[in-house]
Amino acid sequence: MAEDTDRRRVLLAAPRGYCAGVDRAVIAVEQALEQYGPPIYVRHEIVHNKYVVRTLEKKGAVFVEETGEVPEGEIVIFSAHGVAPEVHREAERGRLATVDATCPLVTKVHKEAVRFAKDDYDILLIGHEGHEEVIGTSGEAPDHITLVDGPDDVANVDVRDPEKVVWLSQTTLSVDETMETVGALKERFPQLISPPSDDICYATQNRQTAIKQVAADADLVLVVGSKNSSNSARMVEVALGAGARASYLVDSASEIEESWLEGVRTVGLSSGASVPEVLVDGALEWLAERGFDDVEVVQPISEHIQFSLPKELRRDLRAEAAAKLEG
Ligand code: 0CG
Ligand code: SF4
Repeated sequence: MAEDTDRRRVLLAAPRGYCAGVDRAVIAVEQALEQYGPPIYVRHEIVHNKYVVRTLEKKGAVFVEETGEVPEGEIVIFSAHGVAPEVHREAERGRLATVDATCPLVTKVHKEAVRFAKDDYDILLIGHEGHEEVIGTSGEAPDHITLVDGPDDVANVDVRDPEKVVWLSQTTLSVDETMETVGALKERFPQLISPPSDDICYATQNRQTAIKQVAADADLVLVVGSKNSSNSARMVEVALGAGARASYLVDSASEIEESWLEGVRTVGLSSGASVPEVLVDGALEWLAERGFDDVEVVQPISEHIQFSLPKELRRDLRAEAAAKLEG
């Protein structure tokens, strides 16, 4: 009988990969390209994944950082991470037809921010400075929102009235670290109130739950995802926190290093919410070629969420843009 100690296995986490918001945003770009023909401009990476962006570019999508870069009378799609109201106004001034691919769960946080600002609360937005989603949410109520970038930032926070403070968060943070930040905020502001429902989205939470379970039994945890993808990067941190000896974020199999496998018997594998499954397949193949061909799926939770496509896709946006040019 073969020695059991020779067994090399992969624990494949589920859920992993595309969430409902990413699926919707990517399909929105593909459908706009089909319906209206290229070029279709996209403000910011539609989702934070290099492979997705490159694939859409090949089909005729043109990625820009600001709407000001889009020629008048063209169509622009806003990324899944959301935009500040000022960006909608800029697009209007630039006579652009727009498709808003903001994830509905990001829009939910925007609405919370608007509502609490209207009631004159100080809003402490937990999130990563400079991240596109945080820029968009902050833009809903810049005078009321203060960014809190993790537990170490809590000491720097100032509010007008400690009795009227609420915390909100970016959707793609580490659940555990966010709770640590909230705990520290509550020590400073005991009257702090919480968002009406979880701001960290279901997909972020589920991927972290699954990778935690995998990491507990893995020597090495690989997360497929791009470096600027917040939810993907958090999965590496969560894996390390849950007991993985090592964990790395890779865009694709080509970034996995042979040396990481030294002394490794069990590899955990997962992918961020913006990652197409074909990249995970590539990683599985790479591992199988090195003897890791025994794959066990670890799925502590199942997911069935879907969002309908942006309603603007039902309109004739080329005609709308042309009318704007004339008007
Ligand atoms: O995780 P973040 O917010 O950086 O975005 P990504 O595009 O990777 O995935 C979800 C969305 C939107
Ligand atoms: Fe929406 Fe969450 Fe996916 Fe972001 S990670 S697009 S908030 S479902």
